[in-house]
Amino acid sequence: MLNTAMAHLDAIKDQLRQHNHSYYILDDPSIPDAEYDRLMQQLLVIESVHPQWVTADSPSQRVGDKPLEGFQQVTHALPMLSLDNAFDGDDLREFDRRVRERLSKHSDRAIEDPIIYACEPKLDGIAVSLTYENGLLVTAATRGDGSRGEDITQNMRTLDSVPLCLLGKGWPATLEVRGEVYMPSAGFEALNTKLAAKGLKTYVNPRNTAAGSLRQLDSKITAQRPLELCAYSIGLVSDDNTLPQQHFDILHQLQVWGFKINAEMRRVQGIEACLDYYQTLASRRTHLAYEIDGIVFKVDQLELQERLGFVARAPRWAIAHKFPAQEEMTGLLKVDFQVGRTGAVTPVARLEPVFVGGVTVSNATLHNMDEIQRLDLHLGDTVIVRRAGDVIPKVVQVVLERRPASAEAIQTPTTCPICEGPVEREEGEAALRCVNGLSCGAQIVQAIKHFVSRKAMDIDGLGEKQVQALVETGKIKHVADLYALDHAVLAAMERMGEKSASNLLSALHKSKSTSLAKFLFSLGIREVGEATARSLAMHYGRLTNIKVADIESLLAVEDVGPIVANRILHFFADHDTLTIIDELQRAGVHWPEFDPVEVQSHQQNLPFKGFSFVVTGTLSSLSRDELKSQLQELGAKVASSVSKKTDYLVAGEKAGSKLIKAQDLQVTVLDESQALSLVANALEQVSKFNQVVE
Ligand code: 9MJ
Repeated sequence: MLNTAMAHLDAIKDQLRQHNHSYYILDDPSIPDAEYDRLMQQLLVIESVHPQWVTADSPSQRVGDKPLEGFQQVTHALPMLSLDNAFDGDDLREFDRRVRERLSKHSDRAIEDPIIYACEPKLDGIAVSLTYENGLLVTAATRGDGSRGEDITQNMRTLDSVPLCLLGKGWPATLEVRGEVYMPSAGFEALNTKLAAKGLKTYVNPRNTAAGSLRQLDSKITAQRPLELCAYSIGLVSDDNTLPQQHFDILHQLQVWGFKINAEMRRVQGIEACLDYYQTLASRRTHLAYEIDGIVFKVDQLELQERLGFVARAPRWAIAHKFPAQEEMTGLLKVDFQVGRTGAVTPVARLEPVFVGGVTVSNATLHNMDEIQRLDLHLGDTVIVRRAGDVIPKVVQVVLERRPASAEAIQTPTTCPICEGPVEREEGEAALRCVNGLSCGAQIVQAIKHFVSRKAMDIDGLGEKQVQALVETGKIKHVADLYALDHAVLAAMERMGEKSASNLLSALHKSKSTSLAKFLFSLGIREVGEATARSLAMHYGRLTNIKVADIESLLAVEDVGPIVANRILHFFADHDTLTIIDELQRAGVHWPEFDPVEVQSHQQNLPFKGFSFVVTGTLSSLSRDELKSQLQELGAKVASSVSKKTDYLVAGEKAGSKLIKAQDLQVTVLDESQALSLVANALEQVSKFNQVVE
């Protein structure tokens, strides 16, 4: 029995050693952090039951692994410790109980007052130490194994948030500042987009990216990475009696000397207030601009910290209350292929259900066959699934050491999984496509869903299941059949009823009166989004003009290039498509038509003519769509992504990668109120102009 327990202990130690190597030496973790934490927890439990089994080389006795070759090594004057973890409220209350018990042991009276704690979001990055001599940065090092790290001074000097010399006055002659280097989420997304566009390997998560960026031997690469430093403690300090005696106050002093500290940091009384803080931050986690994996609670009084001291790996005065992990391991059961509106065949991973990022996940997108190849995914593999924030779950890595011998590579489909028609991959495209168009059942359902959607014909009351049922029972074969549906058929459908059927019929009726731009958009022509549909409507004024337009004419439309022009040409050359459009018009779908020359001359005089805008983030006084249409009414072009051609980016709250890109490209950024006053001025100009013209 004991032998088995010991063998189990050895197996856990071996696994932890291997993972330490992948994590600290290779910057390429082979398992998710949550799995690592669980193994470490198991090790600690076994070792606490059998303390005689604790060996000096046990992974519980160290905080990391040897630093990587290639950088100079630095010995930390004071060891850089890691933190113990709490996984629920009970663990946290137990921590508080231990703190109080220990403090009362060394005192002649019981500790009755609640302990004062500093609460800090736990940034998921790389711990570093910066040493300042007489106010000047002299060394920066990674934590490494806690005793020795790597000299990354050159690299750290490239970060804007690292003071090269301290501000103000009153700093000790020697001051060691510790903190976390991390990459904000928007920067991570933007970097991965850039790497993918160049066909380079992308990073799995912001933490690995920060680690990879910091350990570049060429500091010019680090300089290009959007890294930030947030200070969270001090290390070795000469004449430390000049510093405040509370952790919270020390961090504010560091802020005065030029360091960034976390704006969410709070000081609270008692452990229940710590739990409240945890709940509040947990609910805001997905809205923060950076990733956090928990909350750190620290006893605020330095004197109490000293009395509490340390155990082997961690201080007794601090604890990290972890959030549900954003990466977990699970089994890949199978890969299904779904067919979208344009016939794109997309692989979807069906997973053994796993709790990750706060929800149970059983499906994850795989994008396309290239992604499957990049991941080297096999059926039966164990994979790492990541769900960060509200982002769609993603398979980020295969755990190769767990691949069973029987695992089979995933085959590229040769026929459409829905209609069994042929699939092809166009040159330069990542997606496989079913070529059967609207004779493929999946594409019809998606085409109808798109047709009824809000920005298209805006027909409320038809969900995917109902569209599917209508198509499967042969009640509709294409979008025009929607207008022939009657009350009896609709009311008899599942999840419908009399009232919903009537509402749907009146929505259908109302939708008949639309605009040419919306109608064009709702047809679902490939590559023709809202903006292009609008340009086409403005340019041609009448549907008949578009139907007969040749390639030269189409290329003269704003924003229409050869690919889009060919798609449009191809679309209107299809006989069945033209029949459906006729049927729609016969059913009563109509829009105002106009003389394009007249409109264009009006357009030429609009104040934002020739200006390109992008709107991002959350606006407070109107929706993004409302602002976009106001800008368009004033002649602006509103694009969905920032490029060199963008004149203005309107950035609301929590603007992400678009804001970073705009800053990179030196595009003028407007906040909401600046954008609104620009619009108000332009409206004033237009009304003056109209008065003159009328
Ligand atoms: C992070 N990662 O944000 C500590 N940390 O304190 C904060 N880490 C820490 N504190 C002592 N906020 C050891 C580690």
